[in-house]
Amino acid sequence: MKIAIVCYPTFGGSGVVATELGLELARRGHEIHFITYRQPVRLALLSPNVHYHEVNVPEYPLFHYQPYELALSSKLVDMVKLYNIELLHVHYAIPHAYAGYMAKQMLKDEGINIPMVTTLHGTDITLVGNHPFYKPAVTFSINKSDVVTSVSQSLKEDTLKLFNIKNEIEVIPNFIELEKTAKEGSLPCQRSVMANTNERIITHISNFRKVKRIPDVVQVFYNIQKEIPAKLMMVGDGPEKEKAEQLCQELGISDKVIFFGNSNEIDKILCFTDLFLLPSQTESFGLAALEAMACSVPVISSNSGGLPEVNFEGISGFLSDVGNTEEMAQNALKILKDDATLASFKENAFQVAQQFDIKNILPLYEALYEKAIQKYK
Ligand code: GMT
Repeated sequence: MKIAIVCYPTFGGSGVVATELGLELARRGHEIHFITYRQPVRLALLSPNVHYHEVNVPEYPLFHYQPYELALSSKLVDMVKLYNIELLHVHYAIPHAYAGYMAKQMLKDEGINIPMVTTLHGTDITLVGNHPFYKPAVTFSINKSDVVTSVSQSLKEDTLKLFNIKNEIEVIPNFIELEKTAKEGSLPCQRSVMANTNERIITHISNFRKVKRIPDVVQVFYNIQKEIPAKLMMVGDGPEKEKAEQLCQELGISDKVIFFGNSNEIDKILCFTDLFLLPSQTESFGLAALEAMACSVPVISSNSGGLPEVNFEGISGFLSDVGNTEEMAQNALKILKDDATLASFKENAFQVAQQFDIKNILPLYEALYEKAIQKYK
C-alpha cells in the first residue's frame, strides 16, 4: 500500500508512534510518505520505502498566524497526486484531521477518492480538542474520517463522552518494537557512570508539561531517597523543567538529580533504570511507561486515563490516585526494597510489555487500511 502519514515531528508520544508505525510498515514493504513541517525525531531516512515531504509555510507580514492547515492540505493534495498515494493516516486530530479532510475534498473535486484514518492520541481530545474554540472543528473532522482509532479504551470513552461522535472508534493500543529494544539492550550499559552500586536509579521521561505533574515526580523521589540511596534521571524538556530544577535545589537534592534534556537514546538510560515514575494528571496511554517496561523497568504511575491498561497493579508496578505522592513513594520502596523483589517486578514488567509488541499491533492497522481502501475501489 502507498500511505501518507501526517504527524507532529517532535518528541511527543504521538509523533513517536506515527514514526515507528511508518517505519515498520515500510519494512513490511509498504511505501510510506511522512508529511509534516520537520523531519520527525525518530525518522531515519535510509530506506527506499520511506519518503519525507516537508510542509513549508511562507511568512507574510499580513499573517499574524501562519496558515499551516492550508499548506498541509495543499501538500497532501500534491503528494497524493504525485505518488498515487492510496490512504491518509493522520495522527493527532488537531489540526491534522481537519487538514486531511480538506485535502480529501480537494482531491474528490479532481476525481480522486482516498480514505482517511484518524488516530486520536490523548491531549487532542482530553485537553486541547475539548476547548470550545476547537470543539466544532474537532467533532466535524472526527465524524468525517473514514476510520477512527484511539490508543486506549479509556481515550475512546473520553471521546464519546466529550464529543458528539457518530463514527465507530476502534481501539488499537500503542506498541513497542521489542526486537529493537533487545538489540539495544545487549549493548554495554553504563550504570557505573551514573550511580554507585548501592544506589537505586529512578527515571522520568516526558515533555515536562503541566499534565505530567513534574513536582510530583520530584516529591516521590524526595520521599524515596530519605529511605534508601537513590538517584533520579530526568529526561526531556518543556515548560516545567526549570521549576523542577529549582524545587530540587530547595529540597537539597540537586546532587542526586540529573537533568538530561531531550534525548534520542532513552534505551541507554532505561538500561540502568530500576524504576520509572509517571504520576501524570491524565495519560491516554503512557507510551513512556511502556518503553520503560520493554526495558524491564517497573512503573509507579497514577491511575488516570489509559494507564491501568498498560501498567498492571502489583505486577508491572503500582498505580495510585493522582497527587498521592506519599503512596507512590511507599509503593516504590516496596519494589526497590531488595534485589529479589526488584528482579521479579522487572521480569513482570517485561512480560506485560510483550503484549504490546509491534508484531501483534501492526497487523491491526494493516487490516484497517485494506478495508478502507477496498471501500473506495
Ligand atoms: O503528552 C504527551 O506526552 C504528548 C502526547 C502526544 O500526542 O504527543 O502524548 C499522548 O499520546 C501518546 C501516544 O499515543 C500517549 O502515549 C500519551 O499518553 C498521550 N498523552 C496524554 O494523554 C497526556
